[in-house]
Amino acid sequence: MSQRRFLVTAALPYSNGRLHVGHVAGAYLPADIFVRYLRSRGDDVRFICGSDDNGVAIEISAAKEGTTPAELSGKYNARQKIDFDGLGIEFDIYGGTHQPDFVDYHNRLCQEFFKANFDNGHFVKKTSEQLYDAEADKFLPDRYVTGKCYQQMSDGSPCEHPAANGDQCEHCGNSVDPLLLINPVSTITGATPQRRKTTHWYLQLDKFQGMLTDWFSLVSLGWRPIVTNFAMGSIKTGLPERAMTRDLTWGVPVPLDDPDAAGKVLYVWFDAPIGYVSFTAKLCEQRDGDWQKYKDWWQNPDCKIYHFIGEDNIVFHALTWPAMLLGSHYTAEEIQVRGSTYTAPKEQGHYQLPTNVVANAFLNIKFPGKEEEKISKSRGTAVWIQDYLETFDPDPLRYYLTINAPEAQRTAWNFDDFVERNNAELIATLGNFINRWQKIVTNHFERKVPDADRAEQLEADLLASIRALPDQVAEDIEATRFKSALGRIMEGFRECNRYIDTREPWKTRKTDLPLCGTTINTCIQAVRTLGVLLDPFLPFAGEKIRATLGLSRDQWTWPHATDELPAGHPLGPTPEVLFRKLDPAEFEQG
Ligand code: B3M
Ligand code: ZN
Repeated sequence: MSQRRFLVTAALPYSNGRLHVGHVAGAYLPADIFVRYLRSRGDDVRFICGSDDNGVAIEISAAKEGTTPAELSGKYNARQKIDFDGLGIEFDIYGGTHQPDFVDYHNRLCQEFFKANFDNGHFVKKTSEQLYDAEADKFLPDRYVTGKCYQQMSDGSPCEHPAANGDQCEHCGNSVDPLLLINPVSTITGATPQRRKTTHWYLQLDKFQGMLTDWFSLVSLGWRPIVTNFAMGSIKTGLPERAMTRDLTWGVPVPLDDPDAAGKVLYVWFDAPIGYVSFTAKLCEQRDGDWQKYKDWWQNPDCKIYHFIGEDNIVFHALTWPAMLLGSHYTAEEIQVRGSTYTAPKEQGHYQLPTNVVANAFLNIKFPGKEEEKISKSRGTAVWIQDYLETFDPDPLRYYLTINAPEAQRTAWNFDDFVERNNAELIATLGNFINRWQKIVTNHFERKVPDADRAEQLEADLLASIRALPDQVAEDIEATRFKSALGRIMEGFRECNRYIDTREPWKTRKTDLPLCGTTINTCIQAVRTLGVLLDPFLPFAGEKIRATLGLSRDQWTWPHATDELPAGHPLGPTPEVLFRKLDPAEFEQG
C-alpha cells in the first residue's frame, strides 16, 4: 500500500461551553475513527482541532459569566481538551484561535488571508445602516440581535422561527441578515435596536459562483447527500456578498491602513476556518521546527484535506471557505475570465480546496419516559461528556454514536437503546466471543495458539469471510460510511459466535483435544483480524484485545490484519473486563 498524505480537521467548538454527545456524534468521533484508520493503514496524517475563541458568542457568554472573553475561552478550551482525551479523541494538536500559544500565528495568517483576498479585488467597502443598541452604545452584529426569521425552509415554506440569531437561524439553517429580521431585539439590553451607519468590507461571493459550481460538481461525487444537497441549494439560490468585518474589539484586527478599519475585527467565520491552518503551523513548529511547513499540507496538491463538521456548518465549509481559498490566489479578473471552469492548482504554493466536507446531521435526545427532543444547552436537555465520563467508559459511547450515527438524517441518543445495545451487542456479542475461549486456552494450551491441523471447510469458510472484511470495511471508511463499517465488523463477531456454537470447544476439550485446539486457533485468527478493524472505533477495547493476543503495536495495523498467528505463538494475559453491564436505573435521574 502506498503512503498517502491527509490533513483532517474537525470543526472548532466555540470556547463558551462544555461538549455534549451531539458535538461528539456530529464531527469529532467520525473524524477520530477516520484518522485512526488512516494511521493504521500507514498513511501520513495530521489531525487538527482547537477552539473557536473569537466573535460575539464568546463575548456574550463572558458577559453572562461576569468574566473576560480571554478567561472564558481559556477555561473552556482546557475543559474541551480533557473531555476529548477522555473519549480517546486524539488530535495531533488542540489549538484555539485566541489562546496565548496560538494567537500570533492565527492573527498573522488571518490577516494574510484577508490581505490576499483584498489585494485580489474580492472585497468591496460599503457604508450602510446596521442595528445599534443606544443603551449599550454598541453595534449589534450576529448574535447580539435576535428576531423572527424571514427565511424559507428547504421546502419553500416560511421559517418564521421566533428567535433566529443575527447571523444564522438554527431552525431553517439559513444565514441571516440582521436588518431583515422581523421585530429585532438586542440581546445585551433587550432594547429595540436603532439603525446607524457603519463601514464594512464585503466578500463578493457571488463572483465565485461559476467557479465554485464547477469545482463542486467535479469534487463532490462521493460526498454525503446532506452536504451536496445543502450546498447545491445555496448555490442555486445565489451566493450573497457577505460582510467579513465587524464592529467588535475581541477578534483579529482588520489589517487595512484605512481609518474606517480602526477598532474593527474580522468576522468570526472568516477567521475560524483559518484556525485549521494556523494550528497546523503551530504543529509544524513543534514537530518539524518550522511553522512554514504548514504549506506542505495546505498548499500541496498531493495532500487530501478532509473537514468533519456538523450540518449547520455546511455552507461555511463547502462554499465560503473554498471561495476564500480561491480568492487568496486568483484575482477578481482571473476569476471572471475563467468563468465557470475550475482547475485544481497543480503547483505547490497555492491553497488547495477540500477533498471532502463530511457532515453529520444533528443528534436529538430521548430521556426515558419522555418524547424525543432537540439537544438544548439552555433547557438542559443534553448529555455532557464530563458527566458521562464520571460514570461510564468511553467505548460504549463511541459504539453507540457510531452504530446510531446521524450520517444521513437526525438520530437520537436514547438511553434505553444505549443500555440495550451495550448489553446485547458489546457484551453479549463482542466481549463474549473474546471471553468464550480464554479459559480453555489457558487450561489446556498454556496460553499458546494451538495447532489447527483438523481444520475443515467450516474453518476455511469462517476465515475467508472474516479475512474479506478489511477491504470491505476500508471501502466503507474511505467513503465515510462509518456506521456501515462498524456494522460489518459486528456481523463478523456474530459469525464467530455461530461458529463457536457449532464447534462447542467446551465439549471437545474433553473428547477430542486436537479438534478443540483447531477451534480455538480459528477463533484466535478471527479475532486477530476483527480486533485490528475494531481498533479505530473502540480503541480502548482494541488495546485490550491486542494485549490478550500477545501482539506488538507494529503488528496491530491494517496491513497485518490478516496475518496468520502461528501455532505456538504465546498469547498475552486474559483481558480484564472489556465492557461493563449497564442497568437502565443508572440513568433514572435523566
Ligand atoms: N465554531 C461551531 C459551531 O457552529 C463553529 C465551527 C467553526 S469551524 C471553522 O457550533
Ligand atoms: Zn429560519
